[in-house]
Amino acid sequence: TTVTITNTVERRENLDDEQLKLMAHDECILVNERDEIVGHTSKKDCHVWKNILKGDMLHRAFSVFLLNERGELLLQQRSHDKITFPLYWTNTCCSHPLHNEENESDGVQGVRLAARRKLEHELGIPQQQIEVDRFEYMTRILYIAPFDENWGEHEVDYCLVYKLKEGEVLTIKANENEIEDYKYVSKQMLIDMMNDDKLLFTPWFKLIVEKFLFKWWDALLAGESLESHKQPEIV
Ligand code: DMA
Ligand code: MN
Repeated sequence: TTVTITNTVERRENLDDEQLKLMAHDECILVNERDEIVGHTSKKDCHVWKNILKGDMLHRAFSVFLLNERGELLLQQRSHDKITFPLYWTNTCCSHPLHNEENESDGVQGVRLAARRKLEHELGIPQQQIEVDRFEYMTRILYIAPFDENWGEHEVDYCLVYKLKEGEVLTIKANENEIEDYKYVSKQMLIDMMNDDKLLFTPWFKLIVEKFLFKWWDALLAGESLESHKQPEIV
């Protein structure tokens, strides 16, 4: 099933140069509705809404949900420089495995490598502090969502959970071109933020919160394994 989400934010005039460079350089992995690779094209092509509406820009993405040793979730607010969903709050890190990055086309393992790369690029977390095999692959969601009349998303989004161990603390040095703000939140803090009309949340984050997040979060808080919550097929 494909979930369609609409939103009402107006378009802006001047787009950030650094973000435009990434749009041109990053080569996203195109997939069909079964998540089989069918090609690749620029991140820009993939996110232009009129291309998306033609129906052949579905691409692979990931969403990381990182929780600290106290079971608080690391949220980020996207930088004002982002071309899609600037200043929206969202999960720890979202991006795409890339055709032009070594081994990132390789299924779940490729997505894990991309996640480690982007945790460093966005949040400044050194790659040696992240163990790729500790990303727990929970499920894949297929969704389409416009941002404004020019830009949007149409993705198969791999959801990855990463739980820090007792005493494990990550070094964070946020990249201002990517991140406006970040914070660790408890479940109640997240609920309060999401009930605050002044804050914006990304469509994929809202979807994952609605369908899955609290089940996963409760299991982790109870010290349980996530195994029984894993749904590897596309939902
Ligand atoms: C894309 O995120 C991934 C999802 C799940 C929407 P993004 O726009 O933050 O990508 P990037 O960090 O590569 O700009
Ligand atoms: Mn995308």
